[in-house]
Amino acid sequence: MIMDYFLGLDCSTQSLTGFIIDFNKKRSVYSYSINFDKDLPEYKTQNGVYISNGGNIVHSNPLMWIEALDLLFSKFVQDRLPLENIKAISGSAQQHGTVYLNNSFESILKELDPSKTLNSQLDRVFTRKTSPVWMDSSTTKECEEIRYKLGGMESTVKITGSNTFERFSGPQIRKFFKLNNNDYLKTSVIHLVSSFLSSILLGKNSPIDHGDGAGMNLMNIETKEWDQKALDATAPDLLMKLPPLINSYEILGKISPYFVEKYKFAPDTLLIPWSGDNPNSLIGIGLTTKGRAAISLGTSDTYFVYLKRLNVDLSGEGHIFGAPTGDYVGLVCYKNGSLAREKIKNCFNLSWKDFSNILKNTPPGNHGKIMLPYFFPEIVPLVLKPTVYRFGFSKNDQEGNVRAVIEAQFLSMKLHSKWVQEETEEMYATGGASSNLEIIQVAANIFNINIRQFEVTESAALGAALRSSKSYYDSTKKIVDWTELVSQYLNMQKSVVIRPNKKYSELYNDMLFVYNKCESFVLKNGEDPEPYRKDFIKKYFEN
Ligand code: XUL
Repeated sequence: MIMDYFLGLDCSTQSLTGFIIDFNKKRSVYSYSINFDKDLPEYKTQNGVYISNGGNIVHSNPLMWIEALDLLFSKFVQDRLPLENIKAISGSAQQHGTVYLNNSFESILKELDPSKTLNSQLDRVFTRKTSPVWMDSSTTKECEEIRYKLGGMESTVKITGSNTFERFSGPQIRKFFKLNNNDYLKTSVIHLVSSFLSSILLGKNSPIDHGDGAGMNLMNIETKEWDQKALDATAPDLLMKLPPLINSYEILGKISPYFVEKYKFAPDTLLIPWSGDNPNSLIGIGLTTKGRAAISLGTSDTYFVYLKRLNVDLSGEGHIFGAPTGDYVGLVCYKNGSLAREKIKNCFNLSWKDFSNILKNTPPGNHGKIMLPYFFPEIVPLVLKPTVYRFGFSKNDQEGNVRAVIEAQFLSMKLHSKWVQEETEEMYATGGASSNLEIIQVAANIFNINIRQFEVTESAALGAALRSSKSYYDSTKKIVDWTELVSQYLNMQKSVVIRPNKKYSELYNDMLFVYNKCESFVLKNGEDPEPYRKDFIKKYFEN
């Protein structure tokens, strides 16, 4: 019996997941996650990260990620997985995070001893012990400096696909160069989380793919090459420290002997470049043609679409990344995703079931109670000092808070994704919270669109596995079409469609208007939203 297995790995903010698909049977055969806080407690992370400085410095630990890799592969062996049948591997990682390495990194990788652990051999390779990750918002100054040198916001967006953002790798690298100049000088290579882990598997420095490379403010979004002007605006001699860029679908080479000897992978297992979690999810959820958008509800909440053509957001809020297909992804990212939902849930000691019941039993429009849910610094709209604003209710109002946080998340998403001019016919949902159908119902009502929810919520890991199968078969000339490939898997999964209740479309349009007023009032000194909120209450809740 032919067994063509493909492995997708996903190093997200809070965990490392391994996901295996059987290409011939068109189904997933295995999935397991290492949770950083629980399974590697010695690193003392909270939700996978270290937060300091009032919430604006957020780092994680690259040694923890590689220890998780050894742990996950040991679990594969313990579970007797036929690793020799894995034809190709690719990966997904939280985007933007940077790993700083000295010149011993590659030589150590080339001589890894399978009788020892990865982290015992690689603990000497870092010039920066911890890695700033996507939740970090401490580089406002560096963002301004780079943006200025690139000719302002619009020009920065046109060159790199995004405005400068605090969490993006370029501003983070600039901060390191300014504050730790000696360590910057000692750094010979700077990787993203994705290319770092890809290098470990490859046994030498791996290139950065166009999907994740676009989240750095360093790659030219049109030519897909490092942009010399952006590099110069960021830090000296940066080109020498960056790995080359590569198409996400190319083949990097074969797996390092360390993994062959230690875990019995086949020596000719192919490696495909890792990419960011969002570009991977694009594939894992089946966004390979126009007319579909997705919401991913994880540690970060994201709204993303597949774009055939480059279409930047000149207002500077959205991003364009490379898509694994070679096209583009349009994306808006929120930091107040699952951690904000959990804040409310935990504050009232609720289970997720209680949380859902409250959503079910409270009216859309929430009696005009509106929240701006900035529990953490927010990316869109930019909020550096976290504060939760409540209009028309108090911190102690359990029902009001539960509905308000969910309505706020999707109202904000609708408001700030308008720049993506694509006509959306159907929306897909993924990520941990997408299994909560009451939450998805609120999203469907607010967007006034059908939302399809899949049984597999690990779309980034599935996307990585599917990407590796596509490149593998392309290399053997058994070319498969992206949409055909992806749909074979998605059809196999059970999915449900959550339909909007048309009765609420006008209410949510009106609420969006009031929400926008509240946001402008707080963040841009806009006019008082109270009269508009009162009109809204009068129209829908007083009769
Ligand atoms: C995207 C972003 C997050 C991270 C973590 O720009 O910052 O979605 O990739 O998931």
